[in-house]
Amino acid sequence: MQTLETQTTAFDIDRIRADFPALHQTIYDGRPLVYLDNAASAQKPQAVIDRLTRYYTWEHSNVHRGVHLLSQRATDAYEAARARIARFINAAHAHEIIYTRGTSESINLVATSFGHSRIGAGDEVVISAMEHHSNIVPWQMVCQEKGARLRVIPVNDRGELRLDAYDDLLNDRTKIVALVHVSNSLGTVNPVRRVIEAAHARGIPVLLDGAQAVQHMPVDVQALDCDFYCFSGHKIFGPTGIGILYGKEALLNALPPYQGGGDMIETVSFAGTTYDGLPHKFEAGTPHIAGAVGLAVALEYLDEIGLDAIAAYEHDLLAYAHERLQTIDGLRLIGTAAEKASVASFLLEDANPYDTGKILDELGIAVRTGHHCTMPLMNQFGIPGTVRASFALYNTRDDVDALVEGLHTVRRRLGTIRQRGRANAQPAAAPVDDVPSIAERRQEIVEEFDLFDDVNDKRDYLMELGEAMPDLDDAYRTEQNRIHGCLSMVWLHTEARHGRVYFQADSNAMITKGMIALLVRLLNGQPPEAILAEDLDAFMADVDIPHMISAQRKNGLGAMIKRVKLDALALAHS
Ligand code: 7TS
Repeated sequence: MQTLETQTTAFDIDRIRADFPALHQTIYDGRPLVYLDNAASAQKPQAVIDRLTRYYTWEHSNVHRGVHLLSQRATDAYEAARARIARFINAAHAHEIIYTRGTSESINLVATSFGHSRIGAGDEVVISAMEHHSNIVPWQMVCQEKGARLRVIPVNDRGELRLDAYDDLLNDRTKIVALVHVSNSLGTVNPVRRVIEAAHARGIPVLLDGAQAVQHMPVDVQALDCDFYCFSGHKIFGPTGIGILYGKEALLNALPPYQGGGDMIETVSFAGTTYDGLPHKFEAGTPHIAGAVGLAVALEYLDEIGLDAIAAYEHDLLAYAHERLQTIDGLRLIGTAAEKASVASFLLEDANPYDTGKILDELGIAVRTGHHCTMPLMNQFGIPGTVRASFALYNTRDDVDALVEGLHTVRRRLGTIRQRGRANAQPAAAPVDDVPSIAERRQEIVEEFDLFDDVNDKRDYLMELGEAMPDLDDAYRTEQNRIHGCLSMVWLHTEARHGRVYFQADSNAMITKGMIALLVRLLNGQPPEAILAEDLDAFMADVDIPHMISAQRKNGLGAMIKRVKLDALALAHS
């Protein structure tokens, strides 16, 4: 038997890294990129990039319809890819592989097609508390439409399925079990064989969401005996816009088509249509041919290295990451299941994940922050989200060390910003009548920001202003005072005194708090009409805010500006 050591030696990490050009770029001021957002999407090996170029250069035409050479080439490549993908997960037949746009579409296909034909009023669909929204919402939609019920397998505090509760959930009304193989936000590897056996004992089919599994461990759909298996090309080093639905032949044959159109029919007349057989019945319209061809090359690439060797290497890397992360004071790992793959999710003291992620980004380290499309799971842990480092076969201990160093920097930076902010903390604005005009305040604030050349220094200063803002009274942290549309929690309390408007605000993310503090500082004590007349978008642009925040935060900024104006409008008319 091979030992881990010999496997790791055979696993040539330098050669693997050399295959991925994106990893060798520097970002911002020449910082090497440390890419730890693989669960969101993985980088592409040169072989995949070259194959796409070759396909589009020499082989492209539409599939399944031409008599000419290029159409034949495209069809051959497209169908050869299907056979290659079938081999990768050991499907019994190539026609059990259905091309989709990704995991989300694969699940929607089954939820729609299976749901419409097999789920009725009073039936039940079983999912788990750790599902990605992609494996919740499509089932919710079907249940709503059919009057069926969604049942949820609970998860314990380590992020493991409660199998005892699962067994109790199964009954004669259960029509399907849909479960994530590996959790994207916790990294938990679920005991899918055990889950499938229990369902099959009652004749219930099982769908597995393998979006975070196939790139990390060997998957054999026949050995698992799952009925459906879904994954995305882009997370397994292939192109975006291509995904796979595997289904057992007999089940797929029995299901109605998902979408109608060209390429999925046998005959069409206005009296009616007969459908083509598998797999075409489920592939209406011109497919993502290049995506399929590129995906097959990505899988070939992984098979050459060996999924067992990849799993062993990544297991060792994750153990190292856990060990190193736990040396950081105040770091709390979220997701501590006994079986995990490639995801380290955590919170750093009371720092908002977004603030942590933004500073890591400045340092060249790409992670994801937030709820990771698993809001019910985050609610169970009582947190808004996490910082998530997710590893791929090309990551190294050096990447982990860079992350740990980066987190020490984050702690220091946030600590300094808090201290400086608090040292400058302002008392709540007293209601005086001779406040400077908005124009004067605006000038003063813009000049302060102009002192910094570097956008990162400006962002630190913004956070300091947030920390210096007077505290918001707990009584004002109400649902009514929440500003919705922001990724973090923001409260704004507004009141009028002597015909002038006074704001108090807070947020649980420092960058967001900085932005609302800017608005409060600019507008506090002004008459509502002056607030309504002010171009606040232009003000934010003048202090360079759009360069300090991500695109998603811009929506939040818009929501804050809108709220300030609406509150001023209400007071102007009161
Ligand atoms: N299921 C799981 C378990 C996932 O992690 C994702 C994407 C999906 C389904 C949806 O895949 P898609 O390719 O159809 O979008 N997960 C993530 C993530 O964790 N960060 O960004 C996307």
